[in-house]
Amino acid sequence: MDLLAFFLLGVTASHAFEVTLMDSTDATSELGWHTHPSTGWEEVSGYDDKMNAIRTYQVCNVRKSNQNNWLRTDFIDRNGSIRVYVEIKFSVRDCSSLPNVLGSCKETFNLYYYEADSSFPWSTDTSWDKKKDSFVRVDTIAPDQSFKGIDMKGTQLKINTEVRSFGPLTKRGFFLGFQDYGSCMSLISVRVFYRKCLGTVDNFATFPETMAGAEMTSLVVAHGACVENAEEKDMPIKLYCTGDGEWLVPIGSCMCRAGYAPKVGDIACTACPEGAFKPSPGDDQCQPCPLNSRTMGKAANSCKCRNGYYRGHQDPLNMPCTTPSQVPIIHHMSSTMNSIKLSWPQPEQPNGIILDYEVRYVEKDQAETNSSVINSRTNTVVVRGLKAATIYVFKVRARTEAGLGRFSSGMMFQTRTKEGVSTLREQIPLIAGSAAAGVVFIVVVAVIVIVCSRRRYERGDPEYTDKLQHYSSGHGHKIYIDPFTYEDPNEAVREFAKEIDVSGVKIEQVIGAGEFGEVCSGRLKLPGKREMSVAIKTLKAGYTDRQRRDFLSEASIMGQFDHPNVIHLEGVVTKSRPVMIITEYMENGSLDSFLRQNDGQFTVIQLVGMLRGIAAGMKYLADMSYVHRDLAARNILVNSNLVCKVSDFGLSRFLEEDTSDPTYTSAMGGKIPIRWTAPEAIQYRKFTTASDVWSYGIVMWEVMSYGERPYWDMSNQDVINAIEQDYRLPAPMDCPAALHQLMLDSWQKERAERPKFGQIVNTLDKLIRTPASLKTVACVTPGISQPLLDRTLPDVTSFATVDEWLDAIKMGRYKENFANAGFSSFDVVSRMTAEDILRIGVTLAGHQKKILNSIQTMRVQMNQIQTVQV
Ligand code: ACK
Repeated sequence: MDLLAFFLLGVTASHAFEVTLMDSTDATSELGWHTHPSTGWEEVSGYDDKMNAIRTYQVCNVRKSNQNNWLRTDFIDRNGSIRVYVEIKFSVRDCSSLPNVLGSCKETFNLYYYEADSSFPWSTDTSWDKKKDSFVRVDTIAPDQSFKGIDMKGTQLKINTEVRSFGPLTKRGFFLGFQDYGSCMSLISVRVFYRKCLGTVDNFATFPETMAGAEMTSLVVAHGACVENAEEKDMPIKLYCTGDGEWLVPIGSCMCRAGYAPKVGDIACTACPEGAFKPSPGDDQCQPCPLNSRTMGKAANSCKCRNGYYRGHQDPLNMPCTTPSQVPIIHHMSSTMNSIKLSWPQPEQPNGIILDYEVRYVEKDQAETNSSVINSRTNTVVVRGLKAATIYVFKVRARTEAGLGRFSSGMMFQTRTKEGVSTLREQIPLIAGSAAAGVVFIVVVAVIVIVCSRRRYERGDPEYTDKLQHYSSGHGHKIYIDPFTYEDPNEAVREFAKEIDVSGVKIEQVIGAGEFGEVCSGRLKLPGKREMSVAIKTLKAGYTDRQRRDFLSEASIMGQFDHPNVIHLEGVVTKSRPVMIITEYMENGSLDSFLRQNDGQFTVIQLVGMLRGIAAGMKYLADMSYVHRDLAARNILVNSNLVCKVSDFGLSRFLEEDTSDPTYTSAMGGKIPIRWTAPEAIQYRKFTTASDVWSYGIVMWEVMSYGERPYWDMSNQDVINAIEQDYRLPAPMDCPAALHQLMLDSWQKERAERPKFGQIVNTLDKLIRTPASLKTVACVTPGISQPLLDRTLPDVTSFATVDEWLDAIKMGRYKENFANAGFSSFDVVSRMTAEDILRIGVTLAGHQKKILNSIQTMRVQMNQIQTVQV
């Protein structure tokens, strides 16, 4: 760029800076400059135009010819400057105003300088005048205006100001010389200075202080250094300092780095605050993080997606992070020896139009890097060119305008061994582990599944009954997804359980002990919602990864359900300790203890209402293809309105070997609650909805007997044997026959003959609508399905007194009432009526009923109605 271009660009805002080297007006005493000859210049005290006392030099030898009067300053150090400026203020008498001076009077003087390295370069004090020839003349200086004389009003001085400069200077300093050759003048002040460009910050670069050049037209280059957190744009930045000590506009530029934004004035780069980012170097400002993303601190050049949110590889950084819903499942449609046909449901929230699907597949046990990819515009694909009898791992993900969604969990399917086409019912999905990662647990499970699937294939049995739940294609309704089919079960938690900010959770008291830690009651305040009571399951400190995973698996399961008779998950707290699962609060706790505490207190309709609720919850779970495996009154929770809800979806106790809880008996690698479990599930782990129906029958029995322990104190083995020999639990005391019949139906040996939950709900609804149908109380009758000895009805013959009998039926508190009213023998007691019972002071309806039923049984026993002994 040439000089003209610089000037066209203009100068920067920084102004020239003058550094004074000498100023005669600063002198407080005599200046003592050197004169020659002594008849020439003379130091005189005076005043400047502002009436400040100053020292001046005057000369006025105008009537003498050949004047050559010199005045020399003291040594002036140039202080590194190259060019110096001399500002002279002076007044000159107009020669025409002086009489008799014609020819000799002058009105100008000469300015000289003499460079030297020391303050006294001459041999003697007066020898400097011999060197006058070596002084360099700067200029002859003429006044703009001279004055004519002094009038009546006072001095009519006309002060002139002239500035001259000279350079380049090379020695340490210099002297100034003033040569008068016949004027009448006064040297009022002399100031010597130089100019420099001050250090500056411009265009995000700092420039050092720079001396102006030797000539007025000189341009001295100064190289800039980018300020902190800035970088050069395209070429090194520089500025030019002019002879006047002014900066020209910069050439090149620095710019703020990514993560840093310009501060007003282009002088600094400041870090983007937390929650904002700047993706690239430049002059842009920081922008707030897009939706669902955050920074990990200040000066971020991008925002990271919050957990559970994603951004496609090609998505710009200012795009919100989204949760493209993952393709939930892959269905196997058919296989040949070298092809597999797959389909999958569309993600529920694809975040825009699905452009296509990416199907990735790799032979099982091969690294992911060997995988192949096919794209499909529809949610079906036939993958061809596969090897026969080979298992492949498939993953599918959707691509929308918002980017690529997450891959589905890997699922394994196998090509056929021989020609023909297998159908969906013949081939089951195999749970995939990450081949590359080699997650041992998943692989072990996959192997178990493969073995089971082969066995089933051989048996032609289409149902999948291994310990992990199987998912199948749904036809119009939602299907439960086992969290353990996820390669990373944490993903299932993120997908199905809402993360709750711990600040909204208030723990109030411990209400029990769960499998993984304390269970507490508390309050939950979610944004925009009213505060509510909640139950909080906590994960005790010092847990292993596996315990955390198993603990949270319950939330991933519960989070998939939404039914009034299934416990509702509010969310999880996983980002702080303790890890928590938060559910709705059920004021009356678990059903078994609730019934025991309220023995005989409810009407049959109330009890049937509870059973109806449990059956409705189970129908919902069965429709979702969820098999509970641990349906029992202890796992039903009751709220203040007596609404019963199915709970306890933990899988872990079926998988672990811990035998600390005697309810769950270890059997074939898992734990089984024998008394509640169908024989086929005990024998060969065939857990199905039909085995849940068996357990439901036991829950009915628990409810109708107010929390009695099924099979009382019989050993597990005795229970297994009795069931095998077709013995079944008898009707609990006071149990309507229709309900006992439903129990017996649920305990059919052939699981296909057991009622479905939908049928159970309908039957119970009918009974509730026609209460008369509940009036017939079941009695103990012999039959093909023999009742066990009903130990809830004590044998009257084993008691010596009525008091003993009252104790046995837990009504000992009424001993005095019986005795005082004369009911002291079995004979009279067996004839008591409901009115008698009320009259002697038994006012509680439940107790009246219990006593009345026991009296009825007493009558049966006294009449020697046969019972069958085990
Ligand atoms: O019988 P409970 O009072 O009812 O004692 C157990 C204890 O915690 C350990 O499981 C109680 N519990 C569990 N979940 C809830 C809930 N959602 N609401 C109220 N109590 C609960 C259970």
